Amino acid sequence: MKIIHNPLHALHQGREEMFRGRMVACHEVPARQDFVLAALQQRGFGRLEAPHGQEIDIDAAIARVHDQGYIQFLAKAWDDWVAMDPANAQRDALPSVWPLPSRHGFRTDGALLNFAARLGRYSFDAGSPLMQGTWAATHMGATCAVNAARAVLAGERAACALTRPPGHHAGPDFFGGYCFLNNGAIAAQALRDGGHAKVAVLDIDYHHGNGTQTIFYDRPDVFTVSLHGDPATEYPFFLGHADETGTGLGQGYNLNLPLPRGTAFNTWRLALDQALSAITHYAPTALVVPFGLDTFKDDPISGFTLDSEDYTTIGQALAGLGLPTVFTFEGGYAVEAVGTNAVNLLEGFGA
Ligand code: Q9C
Ligand code: ZN
Repeated sequence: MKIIHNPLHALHQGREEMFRGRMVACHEVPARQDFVLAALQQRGFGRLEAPHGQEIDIDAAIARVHDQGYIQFLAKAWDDWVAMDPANAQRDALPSVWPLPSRHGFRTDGALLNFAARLGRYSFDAGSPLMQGTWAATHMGATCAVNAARAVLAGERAACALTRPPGHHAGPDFFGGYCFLNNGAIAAQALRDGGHAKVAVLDIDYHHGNGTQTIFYDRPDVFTVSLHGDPATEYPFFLGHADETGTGLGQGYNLNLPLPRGTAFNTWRLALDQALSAITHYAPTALVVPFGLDTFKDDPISGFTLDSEDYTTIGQALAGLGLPTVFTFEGGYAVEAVGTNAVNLLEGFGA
């Protein structure tokens, strides 16, 4: 398996995130990727590669899933933040005001001349700090995702975009949940554009992939499936219920399998089998797996109880689909175990 790892990921290093009325240390830290890389090297698994590619070409791939206004906002966000107040250079950007869609006629189509307004317009939480290196790290992450998809298009059985910040909460025009560009969606679209007529995305992070679902919700050519903590009690709360099945031409091509907080592997595994059957029935020719390791029993912000050896079993089950597969690294905050668990998953898959 090719592992395309982001050499710039540590440029994105948030200080604090807003949580229930106070600022707490960020969970999404550079050590997460470092531990995966160290575990890969220690166990001698995977062929490590640095990402490459023409910027114009990567930008075109990003623009296939994200809106132009949002991309321009992200690329300029840090400079705009500092332009508001030179003292802002010493602190991360976090939104603190949001439009409330479709309630009282709030408008987001105006000029939004104040950066604080744009920050709210393009985000959905105050837990995803944006800093000087965010765009460079995130853009290089998208390059990893495109490279992984192209490796698979060139005949690799599997490739992994090992990058942070993660991606699955990022939508066409919004960031949140520590995510800015949706690496899994960019990879899925690159597979479509490379000739795969039907692509499945199977998201196994603890949190619902609200960004990915939104991007493909009205399309039948990308079947989005997500196994996650029930949004009735779990983040991101406002999307991820079982009755969200797609819209228009995409009706029937989104499958959510929410599970209650506290779910153990035997139950999680039954939901995985349900997801795998649905994917087999859809009959795609390629698969994208946004994988979070925050389903682990010791994860500090999540509520399932998977054990390290379970990730090997999951990898084996995914390989059973027999599809060319792109993996994208998502959540997982028990940082040391993230290394072991990620490599268990990839090694269980094999290739
Ligand atoms: N005190 C991903 O796993 N809120 N994002 C958690 C914790 C945000 C998770 C609150 C969780 C975002 C990619
Ligand atoms: Zn997560």
